[in-house]
Amino acid sequence: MPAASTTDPALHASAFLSAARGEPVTHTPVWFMRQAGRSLPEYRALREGVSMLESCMRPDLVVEITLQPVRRYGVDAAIFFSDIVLPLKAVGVDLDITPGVGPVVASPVRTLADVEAIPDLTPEHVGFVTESVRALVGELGATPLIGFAGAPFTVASYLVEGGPSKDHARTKAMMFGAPEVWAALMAKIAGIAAAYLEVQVEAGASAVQLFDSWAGAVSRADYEQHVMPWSAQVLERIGATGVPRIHFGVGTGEILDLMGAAGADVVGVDWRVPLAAGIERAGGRAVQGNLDPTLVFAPTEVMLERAREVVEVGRTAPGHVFNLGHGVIPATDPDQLARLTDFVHEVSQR
Ligand code: 1CP
Repeated sequence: MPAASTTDPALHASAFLSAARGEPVTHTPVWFMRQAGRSLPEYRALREGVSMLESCMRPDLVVEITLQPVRRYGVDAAIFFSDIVLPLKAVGVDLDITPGVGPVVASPVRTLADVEAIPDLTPEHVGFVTESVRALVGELGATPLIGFAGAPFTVASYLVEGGPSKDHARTKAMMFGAPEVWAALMAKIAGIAAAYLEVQVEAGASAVQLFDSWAGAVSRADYEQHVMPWSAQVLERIGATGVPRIHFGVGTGEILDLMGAAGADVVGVDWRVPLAAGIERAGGRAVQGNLDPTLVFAPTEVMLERAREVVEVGRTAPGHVFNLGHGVIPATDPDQLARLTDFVHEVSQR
């Protein structure tokens, strides 16, 4: 099945997909990383008594949770409700998503045998994803659905550490000290991520985002040698589908050019990097970002003034998708995000 965006002219011409392709837009498109989730009362109500993993595997819940922020804010794109560890769970890795903590892996990966024990992903592992994406694309009409996966480094960090980590010490110890195990692990995750993204695109997602949230933990030289080749493999495989590829990480100012060169169409910029510098480093690619996610806690006029600067600088890029510089913080007041969406739409009218 061809990507829905190639057969639906209104979807193809949407502001989000146009900006991602670096084409002219009627207004700057907006969406928010983690726009679904705990900041929304309607999400918290729906999740009552349902575990995070279960909610990701039930198409009725995935569809409803994904649509909630689209209805509430009128954002220009939906992002598939899931988590970066979901494909691992689907192939049989023993893990859970613990409330207030995040992903926890029962038996952390430390040896080549541990890596080889992880099955490759086939579409049969994630039938619920195909079903959810198809249903969503039908509901969304001309609003694009962004599929996503975790990039090899970020997913490796959860597998090797066994859970969230500040310094990623064991992960980097494997990278430095056991390069053959590291390479096998990165190749394994790259294959899973690419297959998982292909399933989403095949079912109708019209763009993808590769989240390498923790790639900022490594030096530029180590990124180039030990991380980038596998992210590039994932992006190259998805390139064959023709959908725009967004590549995002946090604290990645020093490697933004490489994240673009890895095979992105849109480079995600966090809030620490001045957007103008991000545009420069993206090397002719479109950019996404980068309002500081804590600005929602400032007085509305302060938040909007900063948003205006992001929109204005964004106009100098080949394409700009407005977003926060990282995910929505759970304590965020949804009314602030509603004001922000309306404001960006209004001030960016062409
Ligand atoms: O609308 C959306 O964007 C929500 C869908 C979504 C996405 C894109 C979720 C739901 N998780 C993710 C990606 C994800 N998961 C990333 C990459 C994005 C980022 O950098 O924020 C990462 C690093 C994770 C791992 C993860 N899952 C964490 C972080 C832990 C750490 O290392 O600090 C946490 C807390 C989770 C759980 C999770 N995922 C998603 C939700 C709504 C939650 C909270 C679970 C709950 O309700 O109990």
